[in-house]
Amino acid sequence: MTTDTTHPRGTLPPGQRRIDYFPRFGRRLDQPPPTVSEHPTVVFGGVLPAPIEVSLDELVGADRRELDADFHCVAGWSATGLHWEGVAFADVYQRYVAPAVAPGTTVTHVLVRGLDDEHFVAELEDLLAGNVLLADRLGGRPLDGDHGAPLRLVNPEQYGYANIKHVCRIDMLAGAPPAGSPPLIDRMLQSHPRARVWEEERHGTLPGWLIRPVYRVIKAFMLAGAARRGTS
Ligand SMILES: Nc1nc2c(c(=O)[nH]1)N[C@H]1C(S)=C(S)[C@@H](COP(=O)(O)O)O[C@H]1N2
Ligand SMILES: [Mo]
Repeated sequence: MTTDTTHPRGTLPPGQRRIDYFPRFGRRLDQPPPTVSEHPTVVFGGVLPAPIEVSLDELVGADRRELDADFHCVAGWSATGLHWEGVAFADVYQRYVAPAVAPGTTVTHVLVRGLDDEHFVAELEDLLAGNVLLADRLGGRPLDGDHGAPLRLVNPEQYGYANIKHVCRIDMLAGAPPAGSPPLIDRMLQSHPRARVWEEERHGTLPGWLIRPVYRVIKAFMLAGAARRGTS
């Protein structure tokens, strides 16, 4: 089954501009992609009575899905027409998590973490939508290090920063995490808790359109850096 959330040219979410390639992007571009073990696993934890560790082979072995989707980075670029393969987050949730949640516990949020420690807390509801994948293939090939090997979250409805790469751990939360006191740069570029692209939820407190120019500068700077490093 293929779900299609690509949009004809000209109908990108507000404030986005199309680019004709898919760069390696993110906050750790100065570092190489993390090393992946020979037998990767994903651990489901948080409020579960005990953590559950599942091998990647098992996790992606059944109920495979395909998804054609555009990818929208909060910095303002969109890569269009990407073809992903993997498993639906909702199916994984039903298979491993739902049966393990203790009676009386309600999971409201999900913390998805990558091998590089980058993470995002999503509302459970946003991840249970049918077009949210845990993807292990892109463009007919296994995911490479640039784009999130061995497994990444793909949610076309949310900005790139919610699409965690190199997924190794998924923690269930019974409430929104407490707001910390992040470093200044993180406060300036504060993520939005829902990060929905069509609502332009670019920023935690400022309207999306207002923060666009800031991100435009960051985009130019980072894409130039990525080109210099020779990633594509
Ligand atoms: N593990 C991890 N996931 C991540 C990031 C990261 O640095 N580490 N960067 C995020 C951001 S800001 C974007 S735009 C996309 C970029 O994905 P790409 O490198 O496949 O283009 O990954 C997101 N997921
Ligand atoms: Mo991003």
